[in-house]
Amino acid sequence: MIETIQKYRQDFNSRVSSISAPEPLKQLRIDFLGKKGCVQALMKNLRQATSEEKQQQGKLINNFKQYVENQLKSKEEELGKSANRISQKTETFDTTLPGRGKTSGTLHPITQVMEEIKAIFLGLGFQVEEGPEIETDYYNFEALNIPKDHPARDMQDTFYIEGGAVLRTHTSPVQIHVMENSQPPLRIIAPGKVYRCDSDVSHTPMFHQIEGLMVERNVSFSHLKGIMNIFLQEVFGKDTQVRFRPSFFPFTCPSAEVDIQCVICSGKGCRVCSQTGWVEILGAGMVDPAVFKSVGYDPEKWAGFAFGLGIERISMLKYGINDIRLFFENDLRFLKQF
Ligand code: 2U9
Repeated sequence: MIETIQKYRQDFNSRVSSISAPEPLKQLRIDFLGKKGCVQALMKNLRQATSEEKQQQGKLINNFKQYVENQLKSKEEELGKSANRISQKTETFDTTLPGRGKTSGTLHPITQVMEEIKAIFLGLGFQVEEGPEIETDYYNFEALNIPKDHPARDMQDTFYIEGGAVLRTHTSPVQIHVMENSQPPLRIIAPGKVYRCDSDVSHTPMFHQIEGLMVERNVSFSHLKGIMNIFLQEVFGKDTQVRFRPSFFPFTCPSAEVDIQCVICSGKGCRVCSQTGWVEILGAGMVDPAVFKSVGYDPEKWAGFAFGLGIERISMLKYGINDIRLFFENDLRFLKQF
């Protein structure tokens, strides 16, 4: 047995030292460690040995097997390294090839709709104004003719902050700041984030609004209707039908809710429009004299119209989206469609 192992070892050594390619190395592994290889042949021979011989010879066979495995492993590493060196020497790098293109991100659908709406009002002579998202009770409510204990405060599900501040429930405080700091005539829009403690398929605790305000000597409800018609036909198409329904807001009088013909069923009646053929799209009205008084404008001298709309609601109707939360989950499969 010892002589056979020595013979195998010599044979193995001479073959392994002459190998310079992976294929013969694979064959060498099969010849020595394979099912019909030398090591298995030695094991078979053991069957006839006594148990004492089995112990001694078994050790020798295992040593030899371990030796073969180690040698094969270091030869494999050696061949791998030299293959690398050869490929580095022979392969060329074409510096004239174009690089791999970088994919760029896109604007969030809410940002896109926001920008589109801003552009329409800029074209109609409105200026963009911004303001803080944390407001005092005065700017968010009092100055807008919503006194304490007014039921409209419940309607808005306000987030209160320690010390009496609030997260603004609408962007209307921006218009109050602007009116306090400038004299009419003015034509402004106030886009931004607003906060209400509400959450379901059509409400999120934060959403985006654009409000508008126009103050002039003789501006009337007809001007408001004209501007709303132009705006809605720009966003939803030239043939969009628009209707005004009487409504109530503390900061406007008279007030209206504005509907467009359902964009999903073209007015035939479906689940989105509750079979009415119309969907509510924004609120509007003539600025209440009490609001003008709180900023020091003379309501006898000046008239104004105002409107407010939710960007998410407009985007949902524009793109046929039935769950507002999709806008805030940041699932790329959703976002990449815009
Ligand atoms: C001032 C005076 C009046 C803004 C207005 C609405 C009607 C309105 C809602 C639409 C959907 C809010 O996003 S929404 O939930 N808004 O219906 N907003 S009139 O009126 C103002 C604003 C500022 C100084």
